[in-house]
Order: sequence, then C-alpha cells, then structure tokens
Amino acid sequence: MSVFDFDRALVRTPGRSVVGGLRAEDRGNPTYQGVLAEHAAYVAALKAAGVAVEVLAPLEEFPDSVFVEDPALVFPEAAILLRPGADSRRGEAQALKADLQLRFAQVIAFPDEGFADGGDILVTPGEVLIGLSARTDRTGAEALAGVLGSLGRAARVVETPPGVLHFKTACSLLDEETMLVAQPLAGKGVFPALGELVTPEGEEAAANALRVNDRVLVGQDFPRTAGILSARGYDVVPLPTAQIGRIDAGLSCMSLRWKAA
Ligand code: CIR
Repeated sequence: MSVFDFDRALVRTPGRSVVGGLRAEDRGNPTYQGVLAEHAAYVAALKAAGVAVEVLAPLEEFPDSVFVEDPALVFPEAAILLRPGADSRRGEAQALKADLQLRFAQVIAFPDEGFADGGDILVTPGEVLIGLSARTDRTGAEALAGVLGSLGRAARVVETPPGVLHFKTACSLLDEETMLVAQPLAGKGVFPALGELVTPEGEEAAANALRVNDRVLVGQDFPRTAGILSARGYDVVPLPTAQIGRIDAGLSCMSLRWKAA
C-alpha cells in the first residue's frame, strides 16, 4: 500500500463565512458561489479517483473550516487532533472530534502545548515530515513527533521557507520516489531519499498538488506544471483553485484522506 492510496475522505462544505477566510495578502474576497463550485469539483475528482467521500456540514463560526486538513492528521489506525496555529481556527479541532471518533478506532488528543497545522505535515513513504511555520511551532512539532513515535511512525522536523503559509504550500508527493517542489524548497536537502521536480517560475503555487491513487490533482491555472507532469506520465486532473487561492488555499487542504484498515 502506498501513502497515496486512499479509499475514504472527509470534506466539509464551506459556510458563507468562508469569503472572510484568512489570507496573507488581500486580493479581494472570493465569492461564495465560486468557492462552492471549486469545492464541488474537488469532491467530484476525489470520487472519480475511487475515494468514498463523506461531507460534513458547514461551520459558519469558523470561516476557514472548509480546510479540514489543518485541524487533524489521519492514518488508517488512528486520528490525531491537532492544535491550529491561527487563533480563529483553534476551535476547529474540537469541532471535528466527534466526526473522527465515529470513523477511527483511536482519536488522540494533541499534547498540552504548542501548535501544529495539518498543512505543515507531509507523509512520505519513509517518514512524516513536520514543517515549522507561522502556524506550527517547534514545541508543537516536537510534541507531534512524540505522538507519531507512539504510533510507530518516524517523524522529522524541517523548516518551511520564510513567507510560505504551510510546508505543503511548497511541496507535494508525486509518487514513491518524487516530490513536486516550489523553487524556495528546491535543492535544500529536505528530501534526501526522494527526487525533486521543480515547479516552473510563476507557478510556485502549483506545488500544492495532490496525489490520490493513480491521479495527480493540480490547479488548472498552472498549465506548464500540468504539462511537465503529463509528459512524465502522470494522470493529471486539472481543478479550479482561483477562488480558494484568494484565501491562501490549494488542493491538499480541503480533505482528510485515508485508507480504511
Ligand atoms: C488559512 O490561512 O488557514 C486558510 N485561509 C488557508 C488554509 C490552507 N490550508 C492548507 O493549505 N493546508
């Protein structure tokens, strides 16, 4: 089984409050209908890739709660509730708890101190990488590494390039041996066991792609990246991300994915 073999996923319908979601730079609000449409296309792509998708109800009190990847980390054997680094997102983990308890044999609470966002956590075939960022501090990263160790999973704490929201904003796993990386993360020795394919200049945001079973979901505004991946034999699924991009989101963040044990 590969770390990108998935048969289950949880997503959350965006609430109307999503238009006020967090962003580093204001390029105008996304439209609610636009976010809904991008979310629907994403869910359809997961289903087409062979994943059974369950849709959770919107949470208006948490504008960014459609980005369900950030408050939890899931594996076949267990789910870990994280502690999001942004104040406005802190309550999202508690809001997910009951949904995870219905689906996982074990739901592990985050240790008492520190912060960690799921967007900073990348599972590779050999280890779990935890990126330090404005959302994931060293205390939280090390606490999470301890929890992962108790599950028998090796973890390594790494740096996210300055100014990048999450570690996975700048990289994603393409296959067992290859990472798609944005220039700021390229050639830094972060992935010693893996090859790197670098996104073309101007398409850095394409690095937040998502490998799901035999497909690679890529933002449709990144045609050069899609071309490079197609030429290398990947089955590329282009998806609209212009609206969620206005609130700093990409493709990994809209689902929690796992292979049922
Ligand atoms: C945030 O700033 O938290 C949201 N507006 C975007 C979260 C994107 N999450 C992710 O890439 N894992």
